[in-house]
Amino acid sequence: MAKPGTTNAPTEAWSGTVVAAYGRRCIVQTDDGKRIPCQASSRHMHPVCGDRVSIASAGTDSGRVLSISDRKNLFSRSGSTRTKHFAANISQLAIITACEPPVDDDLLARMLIGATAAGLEVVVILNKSDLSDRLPAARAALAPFRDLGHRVIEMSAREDVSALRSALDGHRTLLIGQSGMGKSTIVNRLVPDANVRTAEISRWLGTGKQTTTASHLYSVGPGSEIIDSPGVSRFGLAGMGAEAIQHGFPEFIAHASGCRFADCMHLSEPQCAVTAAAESGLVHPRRLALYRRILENEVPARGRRN
Ligand SMILES: Nc1nc2c(ncn2[C@@H]2O[C@H](COP(=O)(O)OP(=O)(O)OP(=O)(O)O)[C@@H](O)[C@H]2O)c(=O)[nH]1
Ligand SMILES: [Mg+2]
Ligand SMILES: [Zn+2]
Repeated sequence: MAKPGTTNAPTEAWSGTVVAAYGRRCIVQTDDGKRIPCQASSRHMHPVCGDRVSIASAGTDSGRVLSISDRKNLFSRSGSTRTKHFAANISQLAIITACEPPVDDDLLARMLIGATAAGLEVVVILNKSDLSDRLPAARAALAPFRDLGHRVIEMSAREDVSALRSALDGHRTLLIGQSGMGKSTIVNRLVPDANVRTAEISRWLGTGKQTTTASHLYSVGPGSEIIDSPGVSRFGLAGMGAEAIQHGFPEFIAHASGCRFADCMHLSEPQCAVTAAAESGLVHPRRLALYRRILENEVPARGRRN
């Protein structure tokens, strides 16, 4: 990066996109294609992968983030004490599950609630379809999600990623899922130099190399980008609110109008039509149990009324 010859702000600023971030450090890809290691210019500035930023030179081959543009969205998970940001300004979420380790439907439901609340398109990937003896069990675990209308793509990243490639067209897609599902393997198949770039970026960010420790953004074609992210074992929805959680269970809606109370939360209220539907098998009992567990864990009792 050329050193600016003047301190006049407009002439020394470049625009770019954060392609990886960790703490206050990040890598910015400038609009003319250079990747520059940068540092946030203040303690309160936290660049996130996918952010549009303006940067200035901070010496040879490094920069300083001057400002972050307003985000269209910020996809995060929130525990009771900490929020972890995955990426900003995304349009689609690809939730990566696999035949092995087995599908975790609690985690999957939580990610889908997060995606709905953020207004994102969603595609569910069932990876490692080459493990054919595990395939029937994985399909069965995903069946309730297919029944809700979610698109499920079965593939083996070891064999062929073309089924996913077309789903990425025109989107900035964030890949999320548990550790070991094959997110980075998928990225490496789609982006031939991803491994080299990840190693380079990890050196600057000071993150480990074995598993993914920070989100990384890559271009996979014109107008099509993917973001690899660190594996998650929990997906907290703290601060989400009861209504957003209910949106994750659209199959309850048809029954809810039959509940005795108009503001029934389908927990332990009398004459709850959703409870009755679960008892008669019209709603999957596992889904009602999951809904109750999420609501009770994430929404304080006083916030449960709609
Ligand atoms: N059999 C089989 N193994 C796969 C496939 N895709 C990935 N793997 C293996 O699964 C393991 C984990 O793959 P990664 O790509 O590192 O998983 P990840 O989701 O990026 O994991 P984290 O970075 O920890 O979140 C590796 O040993 C891969 O070789 C597949 O389609 N079939
Ligand atoms: Mg990975
Ligand atoms: Zn009810």
